[in-house]
Amino acid sequence: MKLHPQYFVEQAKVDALVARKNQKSAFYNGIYERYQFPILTREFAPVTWRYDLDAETNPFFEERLGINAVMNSGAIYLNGKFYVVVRVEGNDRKSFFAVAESSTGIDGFKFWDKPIQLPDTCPEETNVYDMRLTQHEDGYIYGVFCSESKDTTSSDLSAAVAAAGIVRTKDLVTWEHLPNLITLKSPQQRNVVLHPELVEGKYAFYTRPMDGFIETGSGGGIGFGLCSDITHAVIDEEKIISRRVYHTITEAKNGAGAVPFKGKKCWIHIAHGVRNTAAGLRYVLYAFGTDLNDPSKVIASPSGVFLVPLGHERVGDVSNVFFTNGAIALDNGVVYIYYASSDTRMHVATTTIERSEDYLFNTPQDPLRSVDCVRQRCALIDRNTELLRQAGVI
Ligand code: BGC
Ligand code: BMA
Repeated sequence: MKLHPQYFVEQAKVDALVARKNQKSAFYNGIYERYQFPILTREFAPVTWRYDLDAETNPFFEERLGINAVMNSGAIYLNGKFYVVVRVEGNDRKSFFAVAESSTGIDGFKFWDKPIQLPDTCPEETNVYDMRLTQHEDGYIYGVFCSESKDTTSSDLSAAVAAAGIVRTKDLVTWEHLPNLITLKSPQQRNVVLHPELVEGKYAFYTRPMDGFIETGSGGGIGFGLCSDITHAVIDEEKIISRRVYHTITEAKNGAGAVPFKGKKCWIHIAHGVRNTAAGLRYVLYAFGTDLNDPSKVIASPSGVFLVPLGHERVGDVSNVFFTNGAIALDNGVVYIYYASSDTRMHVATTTIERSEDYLFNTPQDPLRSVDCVRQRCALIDRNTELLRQAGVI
């Protein structure tokens, strides 16, 4: 065994990325701040994950197990640190989970030495991705993720079945694997999120009923269902709380995103909406608020998109995609929204509970027709013109 000198060159690149300070970008909309750099890219993956460091077995220092992308991460604040459980995709297309931690939440994210190795309890499972981390009032941290298996009943090689896998931990180190969620009325599930509090004494899940692997079919939107035993989670009834709507950003599908966090007026949800285009599916983020006493009841529903891919964020492995499955709201009211662009890299946006609620309750609703939308906009312009006149600006 002999350490290859190129190790030091490659490790210095990773160290420089981890040490890089992130700044707010020039982007402004008053609702949140965006940042200059992604918080994680595949280049942040430790050198030990990718190379055989031994000059005898790897004289050319070739990458042996490359990392293709880092994306869709669950997020949690624990003991004064920000943690993300990242979906890491290898060059072999399989995803796995890995913890990265930071003390600022906007930069300095460093992967732990090894990815998470979940107990292997599901032999048919081929791929896992998109873990939502819920700090539950029962004392556990739950990870709910998509567990994907081949659909052996179909002759189509790509046919797959998506289910919600459930794991739990107290420290992100030791994980217990519980049976997958069963939804009696929906054959497939992706984008399942566990609500942080019990509702009517039960575990409450946001679901996304779908008939097929890609097509939601009769699945009308983001569902909500209760189950009494998390160790054998079964949901009988799913009530649709955020519907797909014709000619909106949720027309093709939508799904819960980050675990909802508690504001002063509502539970704050950041979800994704998908529409079909000539260039393929476009995934964007939207937000809604639900009743503090009944998180299945939508009480704030601002119009349109909340966060969309811009510029270089639009390009990646699956272009034109923004996806979130984690946000952190600190006790001081500062909110960190973690999102991935184009299934390639991870970013953060920051806001506050107060600004999020202002957005939720004061952004007009979508009137759903062009004529009404232009009326809505002209009313805004008229009020502004009057104000500018009174102020002597025009
Ligand atoms: C991919 C996911 C994707 C899903 C639906 C899975 O095989 O890993 O990233 O969301 O298919 O397209
Ligand atoms: C899916 C999600 C994500 C992904 C998105 C776009 O349906 O579950 O994993 O970011 O498609 O590819």
